[in-house]
Formats: sequence, structure tokens, C-alpha cells
Amino acid sequence: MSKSKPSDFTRIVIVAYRLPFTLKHRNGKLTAVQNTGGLVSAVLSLTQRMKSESENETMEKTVWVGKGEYDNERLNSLPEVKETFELSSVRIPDSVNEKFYGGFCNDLIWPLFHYFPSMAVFGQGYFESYKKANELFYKELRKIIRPGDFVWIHDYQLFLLPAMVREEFPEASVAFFLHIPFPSYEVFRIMPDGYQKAILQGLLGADLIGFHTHDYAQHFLKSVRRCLGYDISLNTVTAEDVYSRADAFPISIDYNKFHDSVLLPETEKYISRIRKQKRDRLLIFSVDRLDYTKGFLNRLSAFELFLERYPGMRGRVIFNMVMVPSRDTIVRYQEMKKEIEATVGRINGKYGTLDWNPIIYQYRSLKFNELVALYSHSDVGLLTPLRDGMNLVAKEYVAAQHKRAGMLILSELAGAAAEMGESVLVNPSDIGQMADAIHEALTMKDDEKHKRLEAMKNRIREYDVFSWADDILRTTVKVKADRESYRIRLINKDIEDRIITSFCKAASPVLFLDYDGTLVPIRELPELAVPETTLVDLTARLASVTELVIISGRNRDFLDRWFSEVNVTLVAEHGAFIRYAGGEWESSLGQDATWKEGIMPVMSRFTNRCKGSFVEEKRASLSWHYRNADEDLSALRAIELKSELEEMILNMPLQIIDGHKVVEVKMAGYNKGTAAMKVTASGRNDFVLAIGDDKTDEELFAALPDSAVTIKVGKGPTNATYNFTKQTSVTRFLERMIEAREKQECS
Ligand code: GDG
Repeated sequence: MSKSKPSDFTRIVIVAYRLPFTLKHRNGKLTAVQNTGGLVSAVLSLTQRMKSESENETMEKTVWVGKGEYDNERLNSLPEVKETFELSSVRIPDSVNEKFYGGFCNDLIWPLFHYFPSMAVFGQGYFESYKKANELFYKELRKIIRPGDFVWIHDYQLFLLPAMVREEFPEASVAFFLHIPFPSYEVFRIMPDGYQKAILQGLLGADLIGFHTHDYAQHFLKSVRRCLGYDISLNTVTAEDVYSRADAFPISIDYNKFHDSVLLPETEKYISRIRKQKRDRLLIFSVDRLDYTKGFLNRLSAFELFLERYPGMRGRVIFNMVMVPSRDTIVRYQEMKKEIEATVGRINGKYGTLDWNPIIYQYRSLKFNELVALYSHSDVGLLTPLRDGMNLVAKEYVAAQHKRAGMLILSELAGAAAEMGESVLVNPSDIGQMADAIHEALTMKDDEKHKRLEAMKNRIREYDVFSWADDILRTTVKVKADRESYRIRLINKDIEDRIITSFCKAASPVLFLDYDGTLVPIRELPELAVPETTLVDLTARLASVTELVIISGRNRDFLDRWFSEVNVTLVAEHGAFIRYAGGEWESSLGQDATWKEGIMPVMSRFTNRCKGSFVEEKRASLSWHYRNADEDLSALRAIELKSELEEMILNMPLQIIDGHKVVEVKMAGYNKGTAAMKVTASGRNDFVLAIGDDKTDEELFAALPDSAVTIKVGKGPTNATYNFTKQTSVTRFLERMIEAREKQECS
């Protein structure tokens, strides 16, 4: 098992579409200005901290791989770069980049993942260019990767990269973080099947796939289940060669930087300008890039309606709307900009007076201190995107509040809403609600504002961008360790050989074999899962070399019908009945089965509410099977059924078993574990082996002594020591056991 701690990493390798510097080439001279985003400082601080954690100072400079035009040598000799990162630029020809970045990323993924499917363009050659660009990134990355690296890939431009890394470097530690929303499966599946699979499989190359919110992570997992059919258990996806975890890691900000910068002299300069301009008026602000996801027109309509509904506010409020230039060479964006500007002009024309313009509109980016000044002196932050992965401006605005407090109005469709429930949350399509929210926020009492802000500030301060980065790194270490221990548990040839050797040496071995999913594959209907003659022969041959127990949830009739001729001990209905080889059925139950009369109607009702599910009645139990029903609906119904049943069986000697696609109610006091204990009670068995696939087999694995060999068929958490990946491995393994023992004539 891996013992790696974060400090065991010797280097961080970031891969993102953009390098962390803005490069300018003027008069033959190249200059670099470090980008001020949270990610850049988080990564630098993480490197610093890991350096101080690894006492021997083995931590190396962080490498940042991104699209760039200049030679690495030239870039890395720039004084501004030398201090911080080692840059590695990926050259992407314009012809590829146009269809990769402009096309697949921004014309397809961006609108689709932000729930604008009608704006998604499925352009010719987009996907091929996307693949090509990911390959170019990989070509650069593979030159760099070394053992001890933590490779951290960012955002929707690089969905295919993690799997490329995993294929060539199976031992690498890889995290991926998505900065935009991951849409619900119904939207994701609008893309052609091939794109869906490539994106999901690409991402599953990472140990950890991080999203801003729990919902995005769940959308991703659901897409994996529906599109690839992989097993998912507690956010962990497992399949042949895949072991990946998806979870929420809401990105944050450098809280102290935004909070403290308000008090800096460089900021004060801008604050006095704002004071002069606003005088005794109230100030509302918004800052976003020019993009259709930001909901500018809805916001303007809401502000207009606010002025109409609350005439007393006219002349007393200014809305400073900052729109940061972005993609404005594209016609669609130019048109959007024109429409926004026309609307601003119309509202100002309608309500403005000689000394008051309701909207101040700026189409430019602000200097950092100017931005902080605006945050600190605005009475309301009106951040109402139609969709946003997170929205960092909301967190920055809250962090910049001091004694003079403002209030945040936040779209419930921004990822930030999941953590900022104390803000005034609005639906950006509900213009009336937004208009009222503006009034509510502007007139909110100071006490109330402080109370709400404190709660949000504490959260952002506690989980700032540094904790966020740290959290991702530590979780990746954990997932990697889990992946390794998981792989160790998969049975390989050596382990099989060792088991068979001890089996051969044993004087009195016993084997417990589950039936469905272990001896035969799971079938759609239980009655279809009948053994073939080869299986009956196999069990007969096994029974001639060892004591054999078939331990099943099936009823007595079924087991009798197929195995009456075999010298085998049968356990029916999960331990309710035992028939020792050559003996009669013995019951572990009382006779009263009237409890079924209460349970049956409930299960029948759920069958009617969930097409494809059915009830199976056995002597000692009732089961609601849902393996043939719609995946999601039945999962929900199963939860409802369990909770209804739990209430019903309170104070009754009954037990609910949450099996594989089955909810079963049975009498309490016995299970496969108690049955196995009865069989092995004499203590004579010097070799015990159990194989099973279901949750009910877990009780068997748990009850057996540590010396027993326990094997789960399938993946996922288990009490068993080993796993087989597929049912067919069981038959092959049993054949080997028989042969080995027959050859040694030790039966
Ligand atoms: C993605 C997702 C997610 C903005 N204007 C100016 C300026 N900014 C700074 C802000 C803030 C950042 O840029 C914008 O933050 P967003 O949250 O809007 O993020 P994006 O970079 O657009 O995009 C988004 C984010 O990634 C993080 O994962 O939240 O949902 O779309 O930090 O302060 N900074 C300066 N002048 C400006 O005019 N100095």
C-alpha cells in the first residue's frame, strides 16, 4: 500500500490552457506579467508549504504547462518567471486552435455545459481538433512527467488528457479540476455518443476529478453510470483499469488578500473617487466578463423594474455595471454587447436627470485596487448569472466587507450559491423577484447584514483558495493509496497459487459458495438463472474433494431441484434453512409468517410505481427486485421503500436487507454468517473459503475467522480479503482447485 503523504511529492505540474503570465513582445523585448488569479497564488503557496513540510527541501519549482508561442528557454530566463514557475509551452497551430478552442471548447462545451444547448455548435472537425490539441499538450507533458510529480490538470479544454497520462504512466498521481458546471445527464447526452464516451473516459484517467459543487459531481457520476455502465460506490468509479473518485471542492479565494487590500493606500485613492462620485447615494455594482451566461439583460430589466416599482429610490441609487471585455471579435458577442449598450442607454434615457444617471456602464477591466475599492464601497453586489460554475466575484465582494457593510444578491444558478445561502438568493429569470431583492438588500438593517456576512466570511476564510488546493492534493494522495490497495486485493496468479496450495494441504477443507452472481451470472429474472449441467457436474466434482456448502438466498425447492443428487450442504433463504449433506432441511425460524401480510401490499404498491420491478415471496422473506427497472427511478423508490419499511418493522423481529438491486425483508436472528458458523461449529475445518457477490455475503465474510479465504465477485467495498472482477473467474478458479486436489489425490 502507498504510504505517500503530500510531502512525498517532489514537484507539482500544472496543466492548463493558459500559462500563468501575460506575455508582451515590444520592440524586440519580451516581458511577462504574472496573472493575479487565485489559482496562481494558490499553487505558489502550495509549493511553498510543501517545501517547508518536506524537511529535506526536496520540493522543486512548480512546472506550468500551457499554450504558448515562445521557446521554453527564453521564457524561463525572464526575471519575472524565474522566481516562480518553470514554464513549458505547448505550440498549437492556429488552424487547430480555431476549431479546438474557438470551436469545440467555446462553441460547443461552453454553451452546453452552461445549459444553452440551442447555442451549441457541432462544427465540422471540431472534435478532431480537440483531440489533436489534447495530444499536443500530452506530447509536451510526457517529456516532463517524473515519479514524485503531482500532475494537476485544469478545465474543459483538457478533458482527454488524464487518460493519456494514465495509459503511459499508470503510477502517476493525477487530479483534474473542472471550473465550469458539469451539466445534468439529459444535457450532456445531447452530444454524440463518441464525444460523451471520450470525455468521460478521458476524465477517468485522473485519480481525483474535482467539481465546484456536489450537484456537478453527481451529474458527472450519473453520466458515467448511464453512458459507460461502470460501477460507482460512494463517489468512486471502478472498472477494468479505472479507479477514480469524483467529489466537490468549491474553489475559493485568497480571503486575506481581498479583506486586507481594502485598507491599502493604493485602494484608498480609488475609494475617495467613488465617494466623490456617489455622494450620499447608494451604490450597486456588478463585474463580469461579456458573456451570454452572465445574464446582463435580465439584470438590467430587473433594475429597470426596481426603479418603476420603487419610485422613492429614483435619484438615490446608482448601478455601476462593469463588463470586462471578452471574445468581442466574435459577431455574436458584438451583437450581444450592442443590445446591452442599447438597453443601458434606454434605461438612462427613461429615468436619468440632469444630475443623476441610474446606470454607469464600463466596458473595460479594472485595476486590482480599483476593483477592491468598488467592492468595499458598494451597498449591493448584484451578481446574477444565468449559469456560473462558481462566481468568484461573489466571494471576493463578501471578503472585502468591513464595518461599512453591503449585501450580496446572488443567482441561485451560480455554484457559489451552494455555500452562500445567507446572501439574497434570486432566480435570474424572475425579473420581479430580482427587482424586489434589490430593494430588500438596499434597505436591509446593518445588524442583519453583519450577521449574514459574518457567516459567509467565516466560511470563505476557513476554506480559502489555499485550503482548497491543499484539499485536492491530499484527497488525490488518499485516492491513489486506495487505488493501490484495491489493486492488491484483486486476485492474481500468485494469490490463486497460494490459496490452492493451502487447499491441497488441508485435511478437512470447506467451501462456501453463493449461487446467483457467483456460481451463475445474474439474470434478469431469478427463474432464468438455472444451473447448466456443467455447473452441477462441477459442484459434484468439487464435493468429491472437499466439504461443499452452497449458501444462497434461493428457496429450498430450487436448491433441492438442482443439487439433490450432489453430496453438498445447502443453505436456503440466506440461512433460514440448512440441509446438511444427506440430511433433511432444518429451520432456524419460528413458524409465524403473518408478518408478510403487512409487508406484501407495500411492496406491491412499489411494484406498481416502478415499472419492471417485481416481488418474490419465499418462506422466510419477501423481496422487492428492481434490477430490470429504470436505474434512477428505482434507486429512488428503493430508498423510499426502505424508509417506509423501517418504520413498519420497528419492534418486530424482522430485518431489512439492502441487497444488489433488491430490498428484502426477512426474519431477524439468522443470516449467511450464522449459518456458516453452524456448519463450521465442530472446528475441524482447517481450510475455509467463501465466495460471494452480494451484500448478504458480507455477513458471511465478516463471520468467518481471519484465517478464512474470502473472495468477493465484483468491485466495491467489501469485508472479503480478495476480489474477482467477473463471475466467470469463479468457475475457472474452482476447476483449478479440483484439478490440483485430484492430482495430489488428497481427497
Ligand atoms: C471560471 C468559471 C469559476 C474580473 N474582472 C476583473 C477582475 N476579475 C477577476 C475577479 C475574479 C475573476 O476575475 C473572475 O472570476 P469568475 O468566478 O467570474 O471566473 P472566470 O475566470 O470567468 O471562470 C467560474 C472560475 O472559473 C473559478 O473556478 O468561478 O464560474 O466560469 O477573481 O476578481 N480582476 C481585475 N479587474 C477586472 O476587471 N483586476
